Amino acid sequence: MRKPVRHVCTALLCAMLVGGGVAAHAAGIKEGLKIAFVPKQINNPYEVIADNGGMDAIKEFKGDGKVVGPSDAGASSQVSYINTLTTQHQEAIVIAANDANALVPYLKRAMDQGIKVVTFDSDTAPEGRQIFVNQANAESIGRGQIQLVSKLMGGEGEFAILSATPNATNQNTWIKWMQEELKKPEYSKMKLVKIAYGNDDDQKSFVETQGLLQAYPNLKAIVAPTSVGIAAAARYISSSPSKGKVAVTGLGTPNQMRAFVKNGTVKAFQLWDPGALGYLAAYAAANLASGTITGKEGESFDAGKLGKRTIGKSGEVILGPPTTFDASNIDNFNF
Ligand code: RAM
Repeated sequence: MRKPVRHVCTALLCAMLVGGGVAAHAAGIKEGLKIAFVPKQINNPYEVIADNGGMDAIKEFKGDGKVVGPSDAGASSQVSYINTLTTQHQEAIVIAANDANALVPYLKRAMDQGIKVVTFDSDTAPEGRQIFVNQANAESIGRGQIQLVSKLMGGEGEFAILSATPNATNQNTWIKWMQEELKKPEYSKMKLVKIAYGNDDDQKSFVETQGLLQAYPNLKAIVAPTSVGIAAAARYISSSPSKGKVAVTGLGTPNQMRAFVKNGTVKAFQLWDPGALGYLAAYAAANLASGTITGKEGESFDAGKLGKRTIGKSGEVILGPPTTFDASNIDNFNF
């Protein structure tokens, strides 16, 4: 298995971080903490931005950060990285989990040895970590996706979801809330015909998009709550006769989606700042490893430029609400 290692020290944190010139305040954080980030997959542009945000934070509090992870978004692919990091006695592991349960025994073993575990982006079951740094409230992401696609397809017709991997905790939670939102009477003319899985693989997502259009000739929209999926779906549709007929929306990065917004394939989509997500996760990990917090509800910690953050129910820390991007604002964002 390939074991790429990326050390990132110079990446800049993006737009949403406030107070540009203000020196970071790392109250109570020990120096020299070894903190390893394990993304869902190493080559996913979204995960790269998040990891870079984490490395920026680690640089601020003078820790020793690194990024290791698999090239595919499979849970079993993450296990050997967790085991190696455990053997190396990292002080903290910050992981975007590819499965809610499969990683738990390995992460528990790490925690038994005193290693602090933070999930970010995609959670495990709560017993697999001390803190989950969530990008935004999962219910509002899921409901928000349906509200957006409903607007784009005029509140009626067939639509499909193009997800990431079938086991992805984050996508599955959002899809559950999408289905919940769909039960409301205002969506009675909308029909979810299929949930397809592109595995956060560009080519597979592209082929799945093609398959959806062939299988459902009346399709009016594709919602892809994954940055890899939405970019692949938009690329396919932008050069197909479905352009202008099938709406594409979901969750994506402004830089990957800009061309498709400009050429009219995509009218609107959503996301948060992945760099800020990684940054917050690194501060959570460092505070755990320094003993300033234990992961209990109600505890607060200092998250550098993001200010003071408080741990909520089940060890969850929330970054903030997502942004909707469209032609009117996309050029204000560069990530
Ligand atoms: C993909 C991944 C990630 C998700 C984003 C929106 O990059 O699936 O987990 O949060 O999309």
